[in-house]
Amino acid sequence: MSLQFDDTIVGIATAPGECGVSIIRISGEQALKYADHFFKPKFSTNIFNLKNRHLAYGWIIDNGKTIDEVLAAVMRRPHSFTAEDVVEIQCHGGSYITQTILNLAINAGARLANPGEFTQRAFLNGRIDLTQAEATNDLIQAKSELGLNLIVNQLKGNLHQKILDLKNEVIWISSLVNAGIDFPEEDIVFSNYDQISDKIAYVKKELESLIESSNLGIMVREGYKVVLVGEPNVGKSSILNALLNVNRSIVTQIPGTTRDTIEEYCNINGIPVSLTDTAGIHRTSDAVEQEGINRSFEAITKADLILWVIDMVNPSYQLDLPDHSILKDKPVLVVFNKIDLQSQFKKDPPQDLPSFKQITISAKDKSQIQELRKTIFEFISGKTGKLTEETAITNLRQKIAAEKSLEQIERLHHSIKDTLEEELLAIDLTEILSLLGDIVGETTPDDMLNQIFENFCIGK
Ligand SMILES: Nc1nc2c(ncn2[C@@H]2O[C@H](COP(=O)(O)OP(=O)(O)OP(=O)(O)O)[C@@H](O)[C@H]2O)c(=O)[nH]1
Ligand SMILES: [Mg+2]
Repeated sequence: MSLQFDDTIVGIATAPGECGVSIIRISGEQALKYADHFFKPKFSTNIFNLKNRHLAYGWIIDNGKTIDEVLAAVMRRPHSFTAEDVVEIQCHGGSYITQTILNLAINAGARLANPGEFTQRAFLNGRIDLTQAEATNDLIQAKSELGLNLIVNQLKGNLHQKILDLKNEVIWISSLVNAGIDFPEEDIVFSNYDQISDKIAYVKKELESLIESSNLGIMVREGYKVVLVGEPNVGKSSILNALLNVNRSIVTQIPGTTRDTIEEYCNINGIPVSLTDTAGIHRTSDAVEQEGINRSFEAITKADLILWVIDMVNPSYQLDLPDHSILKDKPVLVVFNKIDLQSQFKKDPPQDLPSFKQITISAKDKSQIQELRKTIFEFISGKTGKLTEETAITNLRQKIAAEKSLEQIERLHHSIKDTLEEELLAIDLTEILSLLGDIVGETTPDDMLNQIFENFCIGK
């Protein structure tokens, strides 16, 4: 395997701040040489004699002075994360020690790594494909068990394998079409028409189901956004707290208690659900409160589901929104709250509300909160379909690349019915191979790759 980089990089792989252990990672041709400047193993003459992928106990020496007692591992190319020579040093946590060791590596000749540069090297050195590189970052941010399992499947290369299989099918079709170009008198393409057509239909079906899987894959990665809205004092913050089972949002009997949006995650059947509490919507001359209400409007525009909370004691069925079409464009669940105060109810809900699904609860005594979770989940599964840990597309980039491949396959499907001109089919097939390659990063342009890796942490 030919490696692509001639410089050696260093980065802190662990989070900053005081902690038990920090890890400094050095990767590149000179990794061992640079680490040899400041790491002295206790049971070996030097770092070059250390066994591959074994932890070695030793000392960090700065200008003849011992500054830390550490464990170091040497991972020689190509059997390391980046496929380059790697040294990882586990030192005592804390920013001073970690920063000092980082500076020792830089003084020895290493360059400070950019965000995601270790993973970028693993990708460019051919150890992983782009979907696996993306999975390494997603794994860190996984918010639920289902999300984790989907991402681990991707990290193991399941999506990569699926795309390779589809590419092989397309290569098989290409070989028949190219044979038709080479031996025009044989009519190879025409005699294999049914087989070619079946293969194209198969690739099309597989791509369609991958694209369908993106609804679930993207949702488990990014979460489902539920926004609580309503007039002041209807119990929005109380409902947020009841769903979270923690007193996260301040609740008082004073209308206008919540001034800013508050976002927290909860887990509903494996889906990370982001719950946003908002300021009560009404007309006000208070500039601060108005700013909070503007943020409520903004939160509504980003919602996957709006929980419109109505106080059953004092029901109001009008929300003072700047644009009422919002409630037509998004799924809305009307939550009648304070059912525990039934004896004080003044009037029944109007007849025109039933176009929205409704639920009646009490945030105070938590009755029907489980039912509320279940109803939220019904909205989610309406969007994601079946919850499964099978191979899924987990981000928008992969989805767009798969959609472009599907478009091209559909075009091919049509054109093969109309014409069997081998040259034209061969051009379409080459384009499909390139588009499939884009899903796994084979043909992704450099600026797009840079954008992807910029979102990673430093040291990853
Ligand atoms: N009896 C009863 N009281 C409730 C219930 N839910 C909320 N409350 C009370 O209603 C008042 C307002 O509750 P909040 O949760 O702060 O209401 P809010 O909609 O967040 O209000 P703002 O932040 O002002 O917009 C508090 O006194 C709560 O204790 C309920 O189910 N039953
Ligand atoms: Mg509130």
